Amino acid sequence: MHLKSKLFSSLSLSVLLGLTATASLGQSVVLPLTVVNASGGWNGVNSAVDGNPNTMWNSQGPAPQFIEVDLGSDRMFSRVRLLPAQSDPGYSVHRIIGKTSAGQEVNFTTYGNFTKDNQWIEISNQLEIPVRYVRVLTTQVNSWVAWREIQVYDGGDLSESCYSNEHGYGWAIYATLPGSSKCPDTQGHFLVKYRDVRNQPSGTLINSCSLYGLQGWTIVSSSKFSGQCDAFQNSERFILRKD
Ligand SMILES: [Ca+2]
Repeated sequence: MHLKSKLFSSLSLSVLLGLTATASLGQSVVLPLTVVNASGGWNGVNSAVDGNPNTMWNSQGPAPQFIEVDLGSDRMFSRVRLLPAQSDPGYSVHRIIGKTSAGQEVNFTTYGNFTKDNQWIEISNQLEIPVRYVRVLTTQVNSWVAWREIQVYDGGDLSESCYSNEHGYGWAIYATLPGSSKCPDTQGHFLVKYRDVRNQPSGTLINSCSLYGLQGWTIVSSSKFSGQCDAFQNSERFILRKD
């Protein structure tokens, strides 16, 4: 009987916590971020994650400079979006480096392309490696390193099982690792690695050994991927894009 008031308080709490209202409804995948480290000037550093493209953090210096955000817990991320403040357009290079809660560094990707002021940079990630911290290290840009906004998209929950039918609709199987000591009772002793991709927005790229339960995803490519997808016929792994 208190359904309405419960929903209302849940949304209010989300706003208080700095989450978007849709996050509590399971639709948004933009993670709330806290800046924990930055090179150059610290002044106004939170302006890089305040959701307002008109406010910015300026490192007050040329490349190399970095800014590092905290995702709150170890999460796989599917996308980093960067909105630069850049006085002169030109070729820029940005490295995306992760760090786990345990302190292990992960090199995700290096982005190099023409960039200009107030134009979003989209960096996709398909590595199913959860990290707590994401560092954007700029090694080349035409002006002082400055960001209007940084966004990190949640990649969805990861889980594992000894069975390939543990989850249904909307879960990708991104790997099946043979000979796992965790699965002594099943044929091949495969450890099946799952990723919940139900909330991923249009355009997201994922890896999957199976097409089961992934209606609404289109095959971009497929290839034999021995060692990763051996529990399935032909050891085939697909790259899929959300419609
Ligand atoms: Ca801002």
